[in-house]
Amino acid sequence: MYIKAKELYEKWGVDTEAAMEKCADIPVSLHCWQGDDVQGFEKGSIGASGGIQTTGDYPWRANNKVELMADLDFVFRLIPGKKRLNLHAVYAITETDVDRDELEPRHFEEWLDWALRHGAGLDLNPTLFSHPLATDGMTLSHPDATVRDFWIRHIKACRKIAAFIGERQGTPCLNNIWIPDGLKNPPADRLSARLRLRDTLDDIFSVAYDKRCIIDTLESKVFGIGLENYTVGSSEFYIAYAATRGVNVLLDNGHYHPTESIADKLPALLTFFEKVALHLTHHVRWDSDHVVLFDDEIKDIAVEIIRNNAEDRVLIGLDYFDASINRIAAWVTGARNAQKSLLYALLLPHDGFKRLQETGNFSKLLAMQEEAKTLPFSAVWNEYLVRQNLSPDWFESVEQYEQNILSKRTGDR
Ligand code: RNT
Ligand code: ZN
Repeated sequence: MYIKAKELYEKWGVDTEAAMEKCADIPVSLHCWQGDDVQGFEKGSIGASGGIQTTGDYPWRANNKVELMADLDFVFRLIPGKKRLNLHAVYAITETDVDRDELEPRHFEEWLDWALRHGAGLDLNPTLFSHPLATDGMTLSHPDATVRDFWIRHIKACRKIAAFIGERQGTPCLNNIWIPDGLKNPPADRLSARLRLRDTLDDIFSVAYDKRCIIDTLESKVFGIGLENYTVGSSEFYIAYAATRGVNVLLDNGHYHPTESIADKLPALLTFFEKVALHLTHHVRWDSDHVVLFDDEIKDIAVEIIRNNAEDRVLIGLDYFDASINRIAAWVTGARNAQKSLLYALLLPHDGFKRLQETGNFSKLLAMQEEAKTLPFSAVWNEYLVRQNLSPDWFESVEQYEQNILSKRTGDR
């Protein structure tokens, strides 16, 4: 099937060998928080808060670092291509209780060793939720300076950690800031909190690091649960901030209106920003953080990355937390779909399509775009898996892992 598919793609001017090679080289950063419902390792963790929620009560989540690392070992073995691991600050490995503003690079050394063993880079997210100082929906833009200062110290600590990680691993560590700040009911003032946020960010970024070690991003959102009327860190706010301050934005495709695709935002931002980061998710009616599917939205995003030769400029990460199904299966399904969409995009004849557009041949362009949708993609995907020593039949091994490992878990933290 592959040989036939290869010949057919050749007629379209597409080199399947080159596509598979390139696909294997585009890093996808796997989010560690799918494994434990965004709980992290802090004692007495209350899980996701701040407008985000994990739904479902499938048993046997990872309860500690040993279990999470074991699950990740297993997950990494089932996913093709180049991988990174995306951590949250609450996955710091500490001997005693360490509050978030006191985190240090050494608390991530075990993760660095883990990543090194897997030939993977690490990325980081400061955690500005699930904490006594984040219970009223405000953190970096809080009216109370003592609250703001705590979170400023936390993010400064994270940037120091990220820069340390980046230096050690030899690739920049993404440090992505997302804050829940917002209001449930109609605000009396939409400006003051934004002015405060601008100033706290200026304070945070007043510390300079080598850009070869750390990439700073800001993640906007349209609304969180319980914070429906106002989000301080909106898209306009962060794009304007990033453009005027020399930092970058991260687009989470669940953070826009349900019919708004982020695919078109990529070329718009790439016109002005050297880097753009992504959180890929599947949103159902709201920012529901479902498992990434191989659907039109994800394919469109991949197409914009590939046809603009932006695979070094767009930093791809995953962000979802489904606790209603086996968490390993959720991880693998979503990560494979991200890879699938990249391979799919790599197998389209972009040069030919662009020529048709430039010469105004819109009838042929539309016809060919539609024909290309039914090219034998699956034959190339399967061949790609074989070359990565994988196969489409991975689910049985997850069932075995569930039986032998997960179902033995007692839930002790
Ligand atoms: C929340 C943001 C954020 C989180 C993670 C856990 O809406 O998407 O990225 O999901 O940091
Ligand atoms: Zn996100």
